[in-house]
Amino acid sequence: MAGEPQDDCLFCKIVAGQIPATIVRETETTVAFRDINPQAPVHILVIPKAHYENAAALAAGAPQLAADVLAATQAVADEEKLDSYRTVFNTGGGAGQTVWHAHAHVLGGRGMQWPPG
Ligand code: DGP
Repeated sequence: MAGEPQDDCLFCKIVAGQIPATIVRETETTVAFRDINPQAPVHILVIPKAHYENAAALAAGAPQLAADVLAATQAVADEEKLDSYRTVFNTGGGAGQTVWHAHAHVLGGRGMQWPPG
């Protein structure tokens, strides 16, 4: 069920403390931790603690929680002192989503190209 922890979800396990992660920020509803495979000098994932499979499901099912995630991306960027940064939600396999728990990538610390690959 949407919002409920999933036994087979990697990021639910990070939320539950069952898998280690370098957590940089936590609120009542969100967790932010460093990406295991960073694509920029700063690469942090911001997730809702509740399980939604991607950003679309999160926005549809829990709009306030989606706003919490977005606010957390900005707080993380401030804490990392990023003047410019990119926030990415990969939604669906064709867009590169590999973990099926909604997450925002916060990427910064280097110049970025547009369009993305
Ligand atoms: P995406 O491809 O948008 O679904 O992004 C998933 C990201 O999750 C990817 O950049 C790598 C990261 N990741 C995968 N497994 C782990 C893990 O066990 N720990 C951490 N910190 N990050 C992970």
